[in-house]
Amino acid sequence: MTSDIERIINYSRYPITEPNSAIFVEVIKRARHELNEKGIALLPDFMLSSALKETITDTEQVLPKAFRGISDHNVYLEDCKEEKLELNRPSQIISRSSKSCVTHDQINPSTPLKKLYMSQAMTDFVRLLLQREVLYRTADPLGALNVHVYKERDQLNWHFDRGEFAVTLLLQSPERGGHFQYIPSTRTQSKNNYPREMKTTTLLASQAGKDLSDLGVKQADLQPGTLVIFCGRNSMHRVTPVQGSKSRILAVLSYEQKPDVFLNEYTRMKFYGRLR
Ligand SMILES: O=C(O)CCC(=O)C(=O)O
Ligand SMILES: [Fe+2]
Repeated sequence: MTSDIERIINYSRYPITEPNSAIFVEVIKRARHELNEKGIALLPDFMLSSALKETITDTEQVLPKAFRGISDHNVYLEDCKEEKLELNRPSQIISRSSKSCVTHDQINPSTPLKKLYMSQAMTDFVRLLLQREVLYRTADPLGALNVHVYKERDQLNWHFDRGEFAVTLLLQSPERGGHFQYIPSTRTQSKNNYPREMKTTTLLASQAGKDLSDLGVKQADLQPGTLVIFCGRNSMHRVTPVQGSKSRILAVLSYEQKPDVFLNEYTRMKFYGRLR
């Protein structure tokens, strides 16, 4: 197994099957520190360029079958097509997102990305990093491993994630745009709406195409091969519009605290356009 993993990830920098090694201990320590400080941990050069290339080629082959998701939503990821616009409430500021999604069942078992996701070593690595007693891959045949393809003008607009954390791996950067931006701790753990004004201001400024650098918006420096752990439940984030003909390609690796977790029918239809 180790040799398989060594052909996929930069093993000397991330020896994920050797949890007692000094390098592993240091990687985990640094990532946990970044998560605590900023709500995001970046592990650059995690996947080898040969594995990235093979995964991208395999993705492009199945891309014609991918579901094209276009949705109008607010920051809480609720569909709001019928709502009328009241500019002072974040829940009523609607923006559009679009991307294509390749599902777990469409990804070949021999694709390096899928081999990595299906390895127990990877699940254990994420579990240790996140300090969980147990962690399981999502059992859903569509939703377990996804590859999101953002072509020219595609974007994922401002939102909070429903899940507590997300594990992603950037496979390909576009020529321009397609940046991952976030506002650390936009809201507190409790359910209150603070700071609503900041959210509203950011949303309206970005809709108007204004500069967001004064609004506490951070931009992550993601390169192809970077593994990202992001706590997106309380930090509003987005992917800016992709510019140029080269797509942004990003893998989403899903994990759960319980075994045998499947998505409900509503979620499958919304994100994948089919039930099976
Ligand atoms: O594409 C990304 O980098 C982030 C994706 C994201 O935020 C999401 O799928 O909820
Ligand atoms: Fe997200």
